[in-house]
Amino acid sequence: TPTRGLLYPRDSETREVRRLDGMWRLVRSDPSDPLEGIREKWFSNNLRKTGRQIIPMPVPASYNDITTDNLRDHVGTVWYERTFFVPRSWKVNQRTWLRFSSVHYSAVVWINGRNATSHSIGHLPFEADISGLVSFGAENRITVMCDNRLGSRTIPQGLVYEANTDHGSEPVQSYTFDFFNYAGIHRSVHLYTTPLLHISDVKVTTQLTAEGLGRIDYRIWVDGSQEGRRIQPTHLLVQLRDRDGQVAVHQINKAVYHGTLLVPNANPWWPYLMHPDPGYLYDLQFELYVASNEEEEADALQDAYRLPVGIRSLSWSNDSLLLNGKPLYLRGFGRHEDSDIRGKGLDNALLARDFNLLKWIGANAYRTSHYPYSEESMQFADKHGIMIIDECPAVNIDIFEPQLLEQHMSSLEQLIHRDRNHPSVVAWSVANEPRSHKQGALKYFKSLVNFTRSIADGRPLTAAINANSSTCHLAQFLDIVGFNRYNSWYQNSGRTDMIVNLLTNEAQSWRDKFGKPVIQFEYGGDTMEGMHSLPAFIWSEEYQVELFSRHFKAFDELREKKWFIGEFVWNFADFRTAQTITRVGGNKKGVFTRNRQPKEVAHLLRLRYFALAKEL
Ligand code: BDP
Repeated sequence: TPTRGLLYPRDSETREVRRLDGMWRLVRSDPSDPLEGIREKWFSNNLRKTGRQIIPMPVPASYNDITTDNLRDHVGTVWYERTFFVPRSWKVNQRTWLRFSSVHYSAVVWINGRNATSHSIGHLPFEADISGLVSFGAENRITVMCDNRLGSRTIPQGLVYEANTDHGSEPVQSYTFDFFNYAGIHRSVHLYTTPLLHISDVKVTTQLTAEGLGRIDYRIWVDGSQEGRRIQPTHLLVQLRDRDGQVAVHQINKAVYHGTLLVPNANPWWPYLMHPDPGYLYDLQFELYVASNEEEEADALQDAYRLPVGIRSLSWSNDSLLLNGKPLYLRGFGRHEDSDIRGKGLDNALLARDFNLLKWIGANAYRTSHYPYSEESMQFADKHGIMIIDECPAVNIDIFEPQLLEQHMSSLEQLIHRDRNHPSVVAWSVANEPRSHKQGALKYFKSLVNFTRSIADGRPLTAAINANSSTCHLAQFLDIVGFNRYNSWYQNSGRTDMIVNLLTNEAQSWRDKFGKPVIQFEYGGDTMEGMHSLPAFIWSEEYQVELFSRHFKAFDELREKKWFIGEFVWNFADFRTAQTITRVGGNKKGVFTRNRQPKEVAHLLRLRYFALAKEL
């Protein structure tokens, strides 16, 4: 399990951050020989030397929808490459780090032909110290091999099989999850420096008392090897600044590695529409010092790192999930990182638009279905007071075996490690629709949940389950039982008059069996924008409106029981899937279209979400 690379790179007076985003070159390898580039050492030279077609490829972006040929459906490896300069000044007294926020699914990285690092499991960051591999004050080459193949031991699982095609036998990737397996360098690539003695990790937990006293417990990790010897910091200066830059609390900590700050009259972090000033963030500043021996000499600042911090308490019981002591009712969405052309590539314009839509519609939460979302989106959620159910990439887990369990645990460890400091995160979701009724699921989930609980950092555990309450082997281990159900879509299509009964009964059955808070993580129906029918007919905008209205009726009945704690629509926006006969250009269950315009149902949902916000 990686212990580095999960702290977001931020610049400061002691650190410099650059991005290697922009146009890279891409070469694809032969699908039937995905490791040819390793054998032929493609990393040791400019990719032009391979004689293959060079495709200009933007980073960050999925590579699939950029070209006009079959790169979209490529199975196997592609190679990315670019050059970059490292300033001369970076050579002295510091280290140079290379960090990928996400390469899907796995990656091997070379700098100037020498192996720098590798990683698998998409959507999660990784980094390497490349100080010994780069030429300072000169041009350097970075080469990345990216493999998109999913098998029985990847998270998520897939299956690659050989099929006869017009070009002979070729591998085909199949998977059961319902979103396109976009691949490539999906998020930013950072090149950054740290001093030799530096803060390598930070962990923060917060609490708010009823009297308005904030408490911040922090822990830092320090990396201090310096040409063989270890330098020890002598003290840490910790300063908490409010939004206006005023120091609210400060502390000189000679114990260095951990401590507690007490903040009188703290400005709490509140979710959107729960307070007039949601998403209040402080700036927590750490400065690491080595005291000087000379009387007149100032102590030497070694490293400075700043972290946005929201002060709030999170707790839960068998009936509710509470923030700052107030029971929450979550009004939200399942979502996807998905858009035209860029696929799963990070796009700040899209990110800002999506948050504007979330606020316009009055939502206060979403689930990162079905994988960790970008760190930039997590930071945005903190700022806007949108609560996150943070999900690991285990979607549709089907075959339960030990190597898979190891990967699954690793994905949760990396996710929690990356996201534990975000006030917006209110629960960890350990899986989406695993085949939890199957043989082997009980043992598997018992170990998985035990492990996750030991690292859960003050958040409850949940999952999005589609088995039923009498057969599911996972729900018994969770703190919040989440279920996905498509009443009047996959079941009883066309019969919206059956929703209220079925749904209220099902929620009650989960409650009766497990005695935990219950939430619906998915409901909805595919809807073709602009298609109308009176009376309602499936796929029409009227049908989506009717289906939602009947769900609202059921939710209102359920809300009378305080253990029903939230409703999540599937999905926020239309998104791309694999090619199947049930999908017209992709999944169309969005409340918004893929280019983020409202369908008719969005207006209805907006009335409901604002009314709910007022009531609570
Ligand atoms: C659920 C899945 C989700 C799908 C949705 C659907 O959790 O990924 O997109 O169904 O079929 O089973 O629309």
